[in-house]
Amino acid sequence: MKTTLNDLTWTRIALCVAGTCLNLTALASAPSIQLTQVSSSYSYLGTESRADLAAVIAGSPVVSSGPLNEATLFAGDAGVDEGYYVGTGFVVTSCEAGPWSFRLGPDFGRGGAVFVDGVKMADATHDLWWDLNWNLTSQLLTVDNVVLAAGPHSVEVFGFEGCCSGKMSLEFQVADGGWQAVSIANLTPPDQDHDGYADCDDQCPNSNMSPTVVIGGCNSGVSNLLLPGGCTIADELAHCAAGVVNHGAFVSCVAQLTDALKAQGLITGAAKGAIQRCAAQSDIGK
Ligand SMILES: [Ca+2]
Ligand SMILES: [Ca+2]
Repeated sequence: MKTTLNDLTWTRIALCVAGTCLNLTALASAPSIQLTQVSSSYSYLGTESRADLAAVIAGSPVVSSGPLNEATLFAGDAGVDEGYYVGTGFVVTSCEAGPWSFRLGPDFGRGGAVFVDGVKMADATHDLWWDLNWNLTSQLLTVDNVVLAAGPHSVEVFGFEGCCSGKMSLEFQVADGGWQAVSIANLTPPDQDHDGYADCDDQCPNSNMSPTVVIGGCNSGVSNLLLPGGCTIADELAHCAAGVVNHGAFVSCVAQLTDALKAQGLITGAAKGAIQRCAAQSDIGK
C-alpha cells in the first residue's frame, strides 16, 4: 500500500535541476558500425599504435546496419593484399555494465589486432584463418571479460591479408549471456516505452507517455515530463493511486508530488494547481 511518495521518488525529483530533466542515456550516441577495406601489402608487427594502424587503413568507411556475420563482414573475395577495419561504437547501460567479451573469426594472413576503447586487447602477427569454426580458438582474436562501465565504448579491429580473403564474423557477449553477432540491433538495448531509458535501467519501463497529465478523464494541460530514472509525472501519479486507502490520501500524495515538482522548478504554480484540481475532482480512493 502506498499513500505517500517514497524516498526513491524524492531522489528522482531532486535529480532534476533548474527545470532540466534530460537523461544522459537518451543523449548518448546510438550504436554505429563502420567497415573499411583497402588495398594494402602491410604486415602487422605487434608494436604499432592504434593510430599507426588507422593510418595504414585510411579509406572511405562503409556504414553497416546488418549483423557482422560471415555473410556481411568482409564476405570473402579473390582479392590479394588487403587491409581491413571494423569500428563499432555502442553504449553500455548501467545494468549491462561489467564483463563484456568479443571474438573475431578472421582471415588475416598477415595478422591483426583488436582494440577496446582504443586500447589493444588482442593481437597476432601470424596467419589467422578460423575456417568458419568458433571452436578453432587458436585462430580467433578474442577479448575475454573486459570490464565496461556504463557509457559509450568502442571495439575496433584491424587486420591484413596477403591472399584470397575468406569470410569473417565478429561477435560479443555480455557477462555469460551468450554470443551474439555484433549488429546495431543487438547492441541497442530494448526500450519499450521509447523514453531513452533502456528497459533494464528504467524505473518505469512501461511509462504513461501521454503528452499531458490526465487524471480520471480530467486533462490538466500540464506537460507530462519525463523525470530522471525513466518515470513520467503520470507514472508518479499512478504510484499515488495504486493501493490508495481513501481519496484524501490520494489527494495528499498528489499534493506532495506537485509541491516537489514546483520546488524543483519543473512546473509552475498554475500547473501545480491544475494537477491538484484534477486529483481533487477524481474518484480515485472513493
Ligand atoms: Ca524506457
Ligand atoms: Ca519509462
